[in-house]
Amino acid sequence: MSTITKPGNETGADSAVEPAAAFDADSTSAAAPVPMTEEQKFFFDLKGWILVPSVLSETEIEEMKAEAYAAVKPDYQGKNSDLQQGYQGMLANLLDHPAVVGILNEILTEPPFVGDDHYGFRCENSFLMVREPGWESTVKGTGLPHVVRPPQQANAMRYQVQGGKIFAGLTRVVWELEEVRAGYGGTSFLSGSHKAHFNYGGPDRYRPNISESPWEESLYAAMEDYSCPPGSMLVFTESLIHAANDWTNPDNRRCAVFNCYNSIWAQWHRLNLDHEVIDKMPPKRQSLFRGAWQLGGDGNRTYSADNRSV
Ligand SMILES: O=C(O)CCC(=O)C(=O)O
Ligand SMILES: [Fe+2]
Repeated sequence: MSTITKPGNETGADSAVEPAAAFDADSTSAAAPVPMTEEQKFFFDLKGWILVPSVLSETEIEEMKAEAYAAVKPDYQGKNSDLQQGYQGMLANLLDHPAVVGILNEILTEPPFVGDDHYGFRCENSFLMVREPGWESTVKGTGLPHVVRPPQQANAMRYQVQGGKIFAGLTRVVWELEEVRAGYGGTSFLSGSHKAHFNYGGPDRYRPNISESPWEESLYAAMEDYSCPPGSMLVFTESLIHAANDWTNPDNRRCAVFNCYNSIWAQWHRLNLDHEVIDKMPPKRQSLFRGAWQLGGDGNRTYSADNRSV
């Protein structure tokens, strides 16, 4: 795997968000979004992913890590124990962190749908992931380079640019709460593949992964990953070929929160989140979980028990 991208150059590090003072739960949905820079837009369009290093403060990192490690403990066997969610406690502040909102306002909505009391995009999936040194990825799982749908064909989840405007389709934001070193097991990406016009070589043009491609080896060899300090944020379009990798860093576990967002008019994941959890969130954050529709009345801006995505 090539490991070219370092925090501090083309990934927009010059405009990295200053670590904020520790915030209490619920405060983020009131804070002003951090606009996406032109540099970030350029590299997101070029590569399909960007890294925003050092977004969180030390205190935030420590508190969030404590929550994540406590959450995965019950069935933690030194193996991957995914799937606990990041919808509660301090971790819920990541859902609408000002650094996320600024970027998603640019790449996942249109200005007329952005408001003071609601978001112009939806959240539809969140999971925590803790990986012990020695954790191995599997090609039956996300270790096989994959996409939401093959990028070279039109579909409702795909990455698009038209009229000078990005619309990223299904979009993932990953928060790395421990250090990640290139080549030691962060998520890897086939940069540019979100805009591919040709299939990656497998026998089935609808297959959303590279299995049975005669070019598998060169596809793996072309993938890149990143180094980042704890508290950094990655954003990628799920139309980009990407993969999980063996966590070989001997010095620390991988501890990451994976949050997935979509257009207010489209849905990929089932939400799998109880109303009781959403009901405790500030109203603006609740709007991330409203139903996926728009037309009628004043439009669809507010979450309620009978207007929730399923
Ligand atoms: O586990 C990883 O590093 C990648 C996860 C993944 O495939 C995804 O978030 O879509
Ligand atoms: Fe994936």
